[in-house]
Amino acid sequence: MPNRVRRGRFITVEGGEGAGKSTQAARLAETLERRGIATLVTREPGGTPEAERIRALLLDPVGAGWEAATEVLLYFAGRVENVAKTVEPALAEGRIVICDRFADSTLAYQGYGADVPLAAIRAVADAALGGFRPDLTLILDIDPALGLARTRSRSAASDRYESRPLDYHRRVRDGFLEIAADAPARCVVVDAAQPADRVADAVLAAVTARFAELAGGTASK
Ligand code: Z5A
Repeated sequence: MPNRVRRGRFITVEGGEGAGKSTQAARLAETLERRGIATLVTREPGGTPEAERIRALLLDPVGAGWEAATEVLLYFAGRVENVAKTVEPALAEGRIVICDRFADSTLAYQGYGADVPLAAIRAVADAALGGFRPDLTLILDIDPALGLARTRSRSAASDRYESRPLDYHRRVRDGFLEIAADAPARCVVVDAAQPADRVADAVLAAVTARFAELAGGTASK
């Protein structure tokens, strides 16, 4: 019998501004790597040279900026690139792929936040990705006022999402919580207002509760 590599797991980290997604994605990867488990961290928008070009278009638009529906198409264009060229190959090698934002961000920001119909976003998702879904989604939940204070203390300049009104960020937060409530088998909500060490413990607990093979340091191959 050929020695077949077991397919990896796809974990997405979602949440509003300053929730600590990048911090926790990196910490989870370090913990798993210390256990001998091969990981890969990617991000959206981005994750490949092509998708990083789309990220630049999205986050630094000219003129009045994109229509929200155009943003949906651009986010999914980048996502197709990231899934095809980065995520899928790593999963096929047996890696644990940790993605800093994914399709739930489009539902939360462009859907709940900017009123693009959720059904239209889901239709684009199906057309772009087929049935491809995360195995586990960690939703880092935080009061937007606290999250925005964190990002502003990091840098004085705010990007075009950060500078939107608090009401917008509240709709995004509520959207993420609704997404989690609608998909309890896939999503775990983590209290991201806690100190980073406590959040990291909660993240690891959620991951090992879902994937027992990652608890004891058994490599994923
Ligand atoms: N977007 C969209 O609209 N639709 C989509 O489909 C997708 C994205 C995929 C991407 O920006 C933007 O794109 C995003 C939504 C939109 N809007 N914005 N802005 P980005 O990738 O550049 O930024 P981000 O994803 O929003 O990340 P962030 O909010 O800047 O940060 P974070 O990853 O959540 O947090 P962090 O970088 O780990 O930490 C932020 C700061 O807080 C930093 O100084 C940390 O040291 C600190 N931190 C982290 N954790 C803690 C705890 N627990 N306590 C205290 N301080 C902490």
